[in-house]
Amino acid sequence: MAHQPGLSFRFTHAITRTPANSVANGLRAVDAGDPSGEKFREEHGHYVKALQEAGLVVDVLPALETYPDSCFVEDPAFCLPEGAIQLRPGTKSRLGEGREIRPALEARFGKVTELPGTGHVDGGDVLMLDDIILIGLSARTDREGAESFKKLLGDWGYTAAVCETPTGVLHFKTACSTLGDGVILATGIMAESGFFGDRKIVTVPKGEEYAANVIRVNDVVLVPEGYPGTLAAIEAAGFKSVVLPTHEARKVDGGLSCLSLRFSLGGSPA
Ligand code: CIR
Repeated sequence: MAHQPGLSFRFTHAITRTPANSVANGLRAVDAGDPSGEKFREEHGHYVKALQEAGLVVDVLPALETYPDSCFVEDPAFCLPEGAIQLRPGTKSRLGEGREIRPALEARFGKVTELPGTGHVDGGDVLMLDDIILIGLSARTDREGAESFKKLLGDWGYTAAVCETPTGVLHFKTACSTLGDGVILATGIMAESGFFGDRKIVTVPKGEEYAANVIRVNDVVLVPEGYPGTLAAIEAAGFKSVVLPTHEARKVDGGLSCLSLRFSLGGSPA
């Protein structure tokens, strides 16, 4: 795959979904109390506004009460400039979310296809860089799903590599993000993984691991509120940041990347 500067962070559009009240029943590894649908919607409003201010046209889909985790739209799909892929999330309560997001993908893309086979991939395990797409194996993304996704991406002209997400990390991108321009933000364990070759890595300070999940959107990096060490490290690396509250999302293991599908339509991402 040719290096496409900006592929991983130059976007024109995003798809999001309003958090439902049922998010109180969302999946979580450790119970820190139920998120409130109302408070979550308020935080989500700030998120949508930040994406718009970063220059994106944002589709906000209606809340889906039948799927408590459905505001985390990153997991059931993956978008590239030339088309979208409906994924198969790897946990039972979220399996149907791929079918639910498909009409929104079809409204934006001429080409929408479903992950072939019977394996599972959560979009949270897929890190798009400008020259490679990394797919993390996890409790949600299995070998069969990762390999068929890699093959499909290859058919579309993209190079992908399958990596082992460290144990205890929900999704590959729970512990790392691209800041763009060849720079990675990662937790200590991910920074030492070797997945990122000789790219520059900004390491999240100990105790701030949650803040490894940020998103670069055009000229800014969206960073969760309450992680001063990470914020300072991102700014010291030369990036402009926008801080957003993610307190409700965090109660159900969600972060900034999970809340949107971001993509570029109408030509080169750069
Ligand atoms: C889940 O466990 O599936 C949701 N409660 C959180 C999903 C977060 N998504 C992501 O990291 N891409």
